[in-house]
Amino acid sequence: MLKCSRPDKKELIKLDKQQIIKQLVPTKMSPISGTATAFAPANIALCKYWGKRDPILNLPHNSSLSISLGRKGVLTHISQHSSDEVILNQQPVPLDHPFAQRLLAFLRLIRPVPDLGLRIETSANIPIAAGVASSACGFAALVKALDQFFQWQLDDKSLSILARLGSGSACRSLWQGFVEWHCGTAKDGMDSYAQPLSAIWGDLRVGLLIISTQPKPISSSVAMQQTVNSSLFYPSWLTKVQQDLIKIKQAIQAQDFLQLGAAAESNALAMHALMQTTEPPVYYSLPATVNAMHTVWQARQEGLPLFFTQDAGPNIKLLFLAKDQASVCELFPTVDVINPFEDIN
Ligand code: 2P0
Repeated sequence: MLKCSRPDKKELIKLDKQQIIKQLVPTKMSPISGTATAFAPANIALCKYWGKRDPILNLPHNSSLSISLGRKGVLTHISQHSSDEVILNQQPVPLDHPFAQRLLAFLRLIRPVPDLGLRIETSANIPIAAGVASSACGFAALVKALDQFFQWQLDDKSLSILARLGSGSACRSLWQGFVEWHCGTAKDGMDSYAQPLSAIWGDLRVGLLIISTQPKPISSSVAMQQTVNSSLFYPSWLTKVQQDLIKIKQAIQAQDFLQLGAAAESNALAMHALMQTTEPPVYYSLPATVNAMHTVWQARQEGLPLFFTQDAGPNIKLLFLAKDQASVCELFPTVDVINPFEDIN
């Protein structure tokens, strides 16, 4: 009897992503640039992406909206090399390290010439894998640098889709300012990509409050799938996130800071509450995270327009206006204040 060999799951993942990549990346090799360098900012979601309708292609159940962090992010430099080499913040990374493995797995799918060795140098001015969107800006910078290196000249939509295949939220890290990721409905994800909003909000500030730089106990990908698969409240999250997205877009349009802060904070709290209803529960906060939240709520009661958001980690991101920076720094002396529109006129 003839035996069929079934491809294992990893092989299926490769094939599916590869089919999409084939549609986007030219198969004909152009002359390569000697080197390429690209920067991508970290992004913080004001309306969060949580849950995938397709975990292989990183297709979300809901649309999301972020603010990019100006000069905080990742700079990636690519050059040809005898064999693949991964450097992170000037240190060589062993190729069996999870950071290198994830990068090389993506490279294997996307690189047009399989045996062309590449040296990928990544410099980050944010903590890695600590819920400060390092994988998002990492994959966005990598895709931009590969586009330059192989002279693909891809359009923004294609770059956003490719970055999404590396890490979902990476599709939002290609631009500064406010960026919306349209969840899309197509099975192949060709309508699931991000676009920048034209709004500029010069006196908006984001404060990074680093509570821990330890890698998170559970990756966002695993936590998200656990949520979709086991939380009874997931349908309620999808209803809420649609409402929050509308409120946040209205607030940006009207430059209504109180509405923006309230909707963003409520969205983050709902996402973390949702995670606690999964089996097993996911809890990213540390005691210092909860203390920071109480400090924000107390300050707000006393009249300071200050809000927070939190991603898949214990760190807190404060939202406030430039006029309140001194008060915020007094409350949180270690806060790193970012002007997201600093380099945008
Ligand atoms: C976001 N997060 O919208 C949400 C909020 C964390 C909390 O996107 O599996 O690294 O690569 O698609 O993008 C973090 O998840 O996950 C994330 P993958 P990703 O920013």
